[in-house]
Amino acid sequence: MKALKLHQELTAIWRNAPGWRGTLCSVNHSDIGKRFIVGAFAFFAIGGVLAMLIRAQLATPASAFVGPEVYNQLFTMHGSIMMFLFAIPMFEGLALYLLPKMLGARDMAYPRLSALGWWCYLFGGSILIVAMLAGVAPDAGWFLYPPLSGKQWTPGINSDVWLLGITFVEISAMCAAIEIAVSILRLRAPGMRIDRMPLFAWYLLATAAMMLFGFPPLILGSILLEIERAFGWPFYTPALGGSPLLWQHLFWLFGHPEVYIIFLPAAGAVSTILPVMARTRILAYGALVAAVMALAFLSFGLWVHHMFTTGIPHMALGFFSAASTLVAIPTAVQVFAWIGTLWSGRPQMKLPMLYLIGFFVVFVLGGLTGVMLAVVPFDQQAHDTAFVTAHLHYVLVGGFVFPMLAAAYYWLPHFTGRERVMQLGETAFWLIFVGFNLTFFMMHLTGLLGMPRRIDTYSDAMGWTWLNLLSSVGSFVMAFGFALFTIDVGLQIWLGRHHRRNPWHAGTLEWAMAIPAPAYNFASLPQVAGRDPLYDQPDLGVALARGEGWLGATRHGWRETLAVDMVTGEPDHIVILPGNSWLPIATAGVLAGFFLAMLAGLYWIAPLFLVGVGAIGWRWAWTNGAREDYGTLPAGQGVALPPSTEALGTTGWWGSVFALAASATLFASLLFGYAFLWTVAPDWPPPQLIARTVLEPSLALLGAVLAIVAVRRVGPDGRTALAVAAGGQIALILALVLLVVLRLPSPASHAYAATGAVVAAYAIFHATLAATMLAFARARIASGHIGGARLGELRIVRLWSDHAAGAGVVATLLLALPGWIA
Ligand SMILES: [Cu+2]
Repeated sequence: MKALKLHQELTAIWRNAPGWRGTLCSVNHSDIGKRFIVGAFAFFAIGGVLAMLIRAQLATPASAFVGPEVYNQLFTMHGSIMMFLFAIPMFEGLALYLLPKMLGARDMAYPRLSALGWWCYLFGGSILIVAMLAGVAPDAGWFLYPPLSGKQWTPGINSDVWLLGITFVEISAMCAAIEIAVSILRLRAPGMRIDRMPLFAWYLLATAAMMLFGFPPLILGSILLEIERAFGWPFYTPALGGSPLLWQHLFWLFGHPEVYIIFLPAAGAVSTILPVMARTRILAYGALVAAVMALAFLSFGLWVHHMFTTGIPHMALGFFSAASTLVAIPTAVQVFAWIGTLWSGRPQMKLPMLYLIGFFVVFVLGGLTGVMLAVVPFDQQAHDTAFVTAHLHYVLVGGFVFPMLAAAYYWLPHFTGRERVMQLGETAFWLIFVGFNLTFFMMHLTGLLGMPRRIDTYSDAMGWTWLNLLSSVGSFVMAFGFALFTIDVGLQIWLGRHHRRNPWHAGTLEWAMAIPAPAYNFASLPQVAGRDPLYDQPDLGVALARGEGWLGATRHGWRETLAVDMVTGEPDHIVILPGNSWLPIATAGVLAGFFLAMLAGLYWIAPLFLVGVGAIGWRWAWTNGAREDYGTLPAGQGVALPPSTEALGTTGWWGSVFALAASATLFASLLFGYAFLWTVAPDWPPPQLIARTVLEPSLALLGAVLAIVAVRRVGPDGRTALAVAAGGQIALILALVLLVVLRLPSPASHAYAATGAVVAAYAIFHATLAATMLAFARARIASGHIGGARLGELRIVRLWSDHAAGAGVVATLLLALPGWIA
């Protein structure tokens, strides 16, 4: 009876409002995770149809099925959709849905951020699809190299659609990265020490870290290219001191880690499913964690292997070639740990296992061709041929699609609470496996015979005809396989028999709940003593449903979960999560207005939308917190803990740390671009350097010192100190604006001035943000939100203020120094 009452109380707190309002305002991680997965699968289907059109065009020589203009859009959209609208959102969805359940929490750290990510993804992706239907899709290849993607060679809006649409979607990736990292580090079940985390969490922690450092270079590169196209600032134009190679560096600084950002979550799923299929525990947990961290780290030192043919110095060629072959070591550690796990267990040939075998075969073959391509002389022969296309499809389909199909069948009962109906999944596997290998193995051969990638047609005399026809036949066989998979999944969702708990007899916590999962996951949170809690306590789920774990009672209608110490897993404080809200969809809607205004060339309207985002952001932050101290509250097990409003080291503080790390990476990429152009691009130093001046640097230094000193004196009643700190930020803004307006040559005249203006803009943006946050803190003191034990917001504001002061000083010195030295 008590269990039923608790269930009803929790349902009332966690459920969505009925109807459309509830759908639009939902922030629950299970809802948002499922939406991401369904959305990603829909985009996968669209990308797949485009691939079939490509193969139809290439099936015969001298084909006129689609013209070259359409063909260019087809392969560009196929690549862009599969990378940005399928692979990344798919694992984001899986992570959002599974992580809290696996970690023993009730939701992610920032539920509203999950929802914001979803709407940005949906709106940004829709922009790309609408553009494609209108015939103005991007057509310069998925890596959009200038000068081809520049104004001269792509005068239409095709490139702008890519730059703006993809950047819009990337907001969701950045939201997900911050949220995944903080949730794994802080929102775990008590007792889940860092060395007891499920491997899936380790893989996603590495992935989130890579996203924080991998995406900013691409976002910066896209912003610069869009500015060049819109306003003519010549970052990538050699005649005015720019370099198209800068784009290639920024793109691949993102693009290589991107491959691992896609592969690691899939490998995490493999490491979760495989031991269950083998009825044993995973072998070499520690070695796997070390291998994952090594891969994440190494992947940032490889990007130049995409540029071996661009005239790189010999030393660098050797370094990047060696680093690229080095990746084989941590990858092999994983493969051997998986084989060892199978060997030591009693494997069952259930359906997920079949797809895992497909993953092994295809991914290992892709890895081997990868080692071939890491060898510079081989790469110089195979570069930009179909051999590379074959390699990347073996790695990405092998390393992502096959594990995701295994994951789909493994976790489908969790989503639906139902059993399989018919055995279509096995047939689907063989169609996909045979079709895939037929399609792409042939491309190795056509590539070695000299067929370039991305050509729309070829002559019969080249001798590629039969191989291409086989490829095309294979692609259609594969498409039938995916259609069968879709039907199979649909049958299970609608017709499957209802299922009991934990159908696979797995050990991880997501199976310690009724399926399909209730909105609050656990009626009470587990205490964990090992890596596979359900192997240690098979009846855990029932005990938790009875409210015998942590937080087994409700109060004040709060959505509660526990934050733990990130290393020891000791309970630290009670996190009070926000409820359903219209703020995420409103923010994404206003952001959509900004991106559409940019796309339409209405540059004077676009900033108004950003002001709107700022206003909603203020409201968003305002709804957090409390106006009273609660002291410690009972958390179950006889322990009392403070609520998050009175804790230090809150999830909000950690989220700010990660957001600033990403922002600092963007700034560092910008400084890299400045140094790169200065040393490598033609025409440097420029004809006109910045004018020599002491006024602005002194003002900026004064402002930064004031901001840094004053923000440290802010207490619960420190309104004067807040005003002084804000004054310091305003002095910084003034100094930078004066530098750009009075001293810097026109940004359109030379890449030097253009880069300088963007450096200043970065610092001005952050100082404006910091000044706004200081004003926010002042209002929060007045309203009583900051006071008593509730000082967490001041710590967060200090973090952002210090970053702005630091960036302001660096930007000023960078702008003023050349004038002095020259
Ligand atoms: Cu690479």
